[in-house]
Amino acid sequence: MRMTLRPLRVLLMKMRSLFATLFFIISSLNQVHSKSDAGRHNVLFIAIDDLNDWVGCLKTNSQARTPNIDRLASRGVLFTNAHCQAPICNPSRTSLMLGLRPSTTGIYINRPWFRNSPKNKNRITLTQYFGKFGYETLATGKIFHGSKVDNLSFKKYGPRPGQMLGLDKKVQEQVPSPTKLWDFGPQNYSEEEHSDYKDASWAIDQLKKEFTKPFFLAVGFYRPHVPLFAPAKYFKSRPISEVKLPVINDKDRDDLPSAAIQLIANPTPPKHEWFVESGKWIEAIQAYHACVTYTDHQVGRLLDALDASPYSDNTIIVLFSDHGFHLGEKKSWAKRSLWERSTRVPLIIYAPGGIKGGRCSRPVELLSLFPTLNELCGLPKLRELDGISVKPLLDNPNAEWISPALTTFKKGNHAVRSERFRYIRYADGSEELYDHLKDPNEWVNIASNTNHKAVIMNHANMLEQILNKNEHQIPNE
Ligand SMILES: [Ca+2]
Repeated sequence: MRMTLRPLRVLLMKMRSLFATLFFIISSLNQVHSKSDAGRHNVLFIAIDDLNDWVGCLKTNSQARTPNIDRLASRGVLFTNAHCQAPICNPSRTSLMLGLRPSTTGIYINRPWFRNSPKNKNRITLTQYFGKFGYETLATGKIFHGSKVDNLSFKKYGPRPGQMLGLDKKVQEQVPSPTKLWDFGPQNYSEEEHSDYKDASWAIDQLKKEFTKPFFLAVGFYRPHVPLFAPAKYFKSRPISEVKLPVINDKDRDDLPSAAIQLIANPTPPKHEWFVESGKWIEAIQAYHACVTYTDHQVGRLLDALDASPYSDNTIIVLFSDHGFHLGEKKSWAKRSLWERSTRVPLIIYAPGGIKGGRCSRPVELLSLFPTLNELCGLPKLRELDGISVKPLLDNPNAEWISPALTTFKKGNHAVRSERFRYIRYADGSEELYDHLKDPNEWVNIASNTNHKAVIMNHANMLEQILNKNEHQIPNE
């Protein structure tokens, strides 16, 4: 009897051990992805449209009110000298999502959509790459330009993929612009009915779910893009009597090359003279501030939801804008220039366990987000990317950094931003140079001053080096 039972007992023990192992594997798979898993952090990626540097923590505009963006900055590293690669939506977002310069993709303006471009259609995007490594990829709102949806980049979209103008449509003003896009003013319907509120709500719902894989959640807020509509309460809390106009130098444009004036020609917004003569300039400034604070409120709702979720300890947070915005500076409106107003963007990166409240003044680029997130999440390095990871600056915001930030608008026009200077070279060879130590408003073009020959040569060399390095890119399919 004993002789027959022993093998059975051994078999039972082996089976129990096998079941225990299987149970462990299955329960691990079902576990909420809340704790560190071989460096595979989650990513909360917050894109804001047309937000210039008028956020509190950047201290550029004392009237900026962005308590939630400021709170995120105090939690991670704020890049105070960050720049877009193109000063309009499509090429900036294409560059960021592909990790490639406009000079590599050949996409310089708001068309084509890169999936319709033979040279670019098979390239891999940032979130497509994360998807290959097991990430759940989700998006709502404006991530790519327009209402473009890319099912290779995101496996799950919110109810409002892309840029949805339909909802916030109430017209308050009659603006002499070819489109009603340039309207602005307070809206009397409830905040819950505004599109960015709805996008934040959808993302908050996602954060309440249980993920068994790491996630990459992208939320694209549309404001403060025009029309500058926000709930009325954000206007009431900032009465016109408290709003200040940007300081303008009447002679500012006198020292610009003609290529600069040609490049910024933009038929869409009303002319600066209209804003001045109609008395609407201050109202437009008020509306921009109101939209920024309204968007900041949505950012705060997202951050609160993340903090209340099981993912708060293991989620990287990135917040950025796709480019800057003129509100009358240099007598310009909107973007489409190679000046600081158009290229400088807020950029905050919070990495779990990293430096809190760091401020980094090194010049950095949005296209660095692709290699930076790869490195932070432990994904293999992609050789084909144009940008470099800013992780060394997350570890030490004062680390040595020799790379400048490059912005390109239309073929052959480039701005090189170093820690101190902005050097612009247009396709016809004409130049501008600004010394930010002495001239933060970029009023005095010192390119023709012979004292600055060495500075110009140094910046021109950096430009050539970057362009030559990125010249032979191949599609990274
Ligand atoms: Ca000037």
